Amino acid sequence: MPPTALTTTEFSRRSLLRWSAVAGGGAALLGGCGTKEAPATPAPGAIPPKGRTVWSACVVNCGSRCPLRLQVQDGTVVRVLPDDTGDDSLLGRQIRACVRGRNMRQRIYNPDRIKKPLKRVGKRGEGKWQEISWEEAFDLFAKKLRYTIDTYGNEAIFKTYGSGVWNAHIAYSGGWKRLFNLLGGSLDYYGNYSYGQIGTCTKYHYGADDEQMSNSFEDAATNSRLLVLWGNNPQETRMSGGGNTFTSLWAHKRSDLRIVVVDPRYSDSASLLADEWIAPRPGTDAALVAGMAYVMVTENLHDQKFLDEYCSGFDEEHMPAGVPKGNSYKSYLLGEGKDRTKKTPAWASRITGVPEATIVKFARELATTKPANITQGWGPQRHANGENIARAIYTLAAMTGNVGIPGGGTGGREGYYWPVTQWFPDGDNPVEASISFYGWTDAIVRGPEMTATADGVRGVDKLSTGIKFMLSYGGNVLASQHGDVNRTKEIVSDESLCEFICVVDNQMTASAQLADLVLPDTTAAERWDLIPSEYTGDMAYLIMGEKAVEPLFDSKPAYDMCTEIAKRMGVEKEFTEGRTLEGWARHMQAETVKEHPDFPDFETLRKKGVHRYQNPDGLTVALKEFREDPKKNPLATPSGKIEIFSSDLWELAKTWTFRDPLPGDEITALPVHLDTWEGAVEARSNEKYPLQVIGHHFKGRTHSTYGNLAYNREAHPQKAWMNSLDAADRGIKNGDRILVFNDRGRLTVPVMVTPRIMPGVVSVPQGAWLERGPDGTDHGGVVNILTSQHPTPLSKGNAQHTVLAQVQLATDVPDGVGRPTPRAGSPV
Ligand SMILES: Nc1nc2c(c(=O)[nH]1)N[C@H]1C(S)=C(S)[C@@H](COP(=O)(O)OP(=O)(O)OC[C@H]3O[C@@H](n4cnc5c(=O)[nH]c(N)nc54)[C@H](O)[C@@H]3O)O[C@H]1N2
Ligand SMILES: Nc1nc2c(c(=O)[nH]1)N[C@H]1C(S)=C(S)[C@@H](COP(=O)(O)OP(=O)(O)OC[C@H]3O[C@@H](n4cnc5c(=O)[nH]c(N)nc54)[C@H](O)[C@@H]3O)O[C@H]1N2
Ligand SMILES: [Mo]
Repeated sequence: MPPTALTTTEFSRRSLLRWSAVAGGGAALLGGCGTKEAPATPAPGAIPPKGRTVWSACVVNCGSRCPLRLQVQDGTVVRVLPDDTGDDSLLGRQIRACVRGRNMRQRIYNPDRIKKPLKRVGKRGEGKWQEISWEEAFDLFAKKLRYTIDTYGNEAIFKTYGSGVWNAHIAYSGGWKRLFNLLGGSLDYYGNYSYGQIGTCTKYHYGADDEQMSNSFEDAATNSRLLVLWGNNPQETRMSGGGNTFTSLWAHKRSDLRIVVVDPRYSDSASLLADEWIAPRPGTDAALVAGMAYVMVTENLHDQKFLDEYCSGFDEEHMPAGVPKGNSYKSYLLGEGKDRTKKTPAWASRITGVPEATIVKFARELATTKPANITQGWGPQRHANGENIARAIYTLAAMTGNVGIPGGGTGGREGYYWPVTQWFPDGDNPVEASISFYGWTDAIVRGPEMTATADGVRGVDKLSTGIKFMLSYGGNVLASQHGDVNRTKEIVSDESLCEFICVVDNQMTASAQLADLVLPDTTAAERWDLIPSEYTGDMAYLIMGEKAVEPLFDSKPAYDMCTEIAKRMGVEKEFTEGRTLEGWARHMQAETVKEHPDFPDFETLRKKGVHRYQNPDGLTVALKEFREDPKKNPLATPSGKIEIFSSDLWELAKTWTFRDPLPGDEITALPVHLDTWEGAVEARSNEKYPLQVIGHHFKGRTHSTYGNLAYNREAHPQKAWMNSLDAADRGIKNGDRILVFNDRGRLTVPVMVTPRIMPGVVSVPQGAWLERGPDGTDHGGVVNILTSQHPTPLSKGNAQHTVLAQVQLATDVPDGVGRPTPRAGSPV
């Protein structure tokens, strides 16, 4: 953490004034609620003279989970310390927080904290607010909820995806779904922005309802000879010392384990771990797989025995009944299928940009080095027809016979152990309809037109209403994280469509600026909770989340908000079951003991901070039982086998239709490569927008969370990555501010000119804070200004890494944009 940055006190005083002036509430915001000054940090090494140390955690969705020891003095958090339990062993390691979590004080005491309930007074999105009392806020929420149910029915209520509070046992739900369920339910969503495509297609390939996770990195570090990180960047996306940043480094320590990274970017994982970097053009992995598979088949390197026994659809001898000849994967590879094209390395090279010789060498290495673990991240599947891409990578694991054995893997993401623990009970949702997580903007505009076969509506044949009441809790999708920010803004701003929007957050985000009612939540340091580990491999744990300090300003935990609203809706008793928030934390501790008899009592847990579970299996080897006995332990696919040719998708393809279809909008039974809209092949012929833009998940933030913290912004400034050749073509130098644009929007951002990204590709790290200029151009570097809402064919999900755009030097940039100071209140 840089010692030279403004002290927290200095920047907060300045920015508070600025914030209150812009937010329109004026002095009232400062005066009315009692401003809490951000406390100064004690000198390094100084121990607070009096006070206590309390266990808390960072609860954002980076996919890891870090305990934080908060030193509290006079009711203020004065220092954040990391875990001091555990050791340096693989399964007992200390769970040291990354720099984001270590900087938690800047989030707790941030000038952007929402201090009182705010009611919109101007037009939606205009940024004019009036402070109101909690009583008024609860009455307004309850009135709008009652009106929506009476007028449109419960299907008109929608809680958006939000990952700001992820998997804390109580605050994850916050109580909102339980409240809605008690009142007749709400429209649900399925899938998520993280792994929407792989999470849906896996049912057809492996028979699993979610992604088919692979072996753990602990297993890879112990048993693999080759580890392929395929669009997987654990050094940046799993930065907790408890998570895969540590275990993948552990794997790297083994000199007899080779690590290959497949990524258009030379990511931090490539730089820290890889023996070899292979760079395909974004969205072309299914072609790279086909080229490699062609080499394996023609050189007879594939595991025919495994394919015969465990898979369906690899060759013509193993096809479901009734499917015409030429539809197996092998026929596709050998040019004996519909397209009559051999998937030679030369063919794959033309599409992917990977040299032919590299494809051949990589195929041979993968087929002959055993066991090998291919772990795909979620970058490859966040593309147009990402479903086929994910299934193609799965297929390589089967062709090499690596599924279900130590050191091998399924081709999915690295596995983990998650013990059964107790969650705050949401109850059952009486509304049967659900939409894709990505379909909510469409459901606002044209809900009643949305159907099962054209829009992926589930539970009913079609929706009965559009979304009229929307709650965003711990999310920033209204203005930043969903595709096509400009279209989203237009839809969300239309007060005649969705009639009421409430945002519950602890920072004044761009999404909050689009609400009718903004409710100030606490941070994790101001409430009780129990907090589980997440993607932490075979080391699972639970962290005590103690209320370290009283809620700041006039904030309240979401549970307390829901309780008050439940009271007004006549369901308080059913909602609380007589428990306070702390009461629920104690109750869940007691329930957890029933599952895990050695789980500590509440007071012991407060002292101990972190409870570690033993994984009964030792190391996670996915689909072990299936491998051992596929007859006794079949998969839940129609054939009971891995369906490289999916018979269900074969049928689905005949009945599903597409609205405004674009190239690549196809459901195929085989995981074939398709040239898609705004894909690598189109880029070559598109003179207006020749560059592919992706938006990698970035170490300075978790999405937009932590993106308004001065230290984080200084340590990890927002920069687009661009190849030196593309920059030279455009007269762009390292550090210049560039304009990135397409027909959907425009952003400016400083550029890092580098050979660490392949030519033709630009990456704008996703999740920056929006900074609109007068003409609507964003100067914060929000990549979703450029992305599309066009859904993927099967999951109706987010192709947010599929974008074509153009870049030039930026001009007319307003003064002061992108400074390492928070800017809450800037126009949305
Ligand atoms: N272009 C592009 N877009 C993407 C992605 C991409 O790769 N490319 N990735 C997608 C993915 S995988 C995801 S998961 C989504 C994430 O999208 P979001 O879930 O919207 O993630 P954040 O932007 O971090 O928003 C979380 C919000 O929660 C708030 N928050 C934090 N703590 C608390 C709390 O204790 N209480 C409350 N009430 N709020 C809190 C934060 O202040 C923040 O505003 O973005 C998606 N968007
Ligand atoms: N620091 C930090 N950590 C995070 C998050 C964060 O915002 N910040 N977000 C968290 C969340 S919610 C999620 S879902 C995960 C996201 O985890 P991922 O989805 O795995 O992360 P991405 O950065 O989108 O993609 C991983 C890598 O894939 C590459 N990639 C993009 N397109 C392609 C492609 O077509 N082919 C190939 N082979 N590679 C491609 C990217 O360059 C990137 O290095 O990370 C989590 N961890
Ligand atoms: Mo995610």
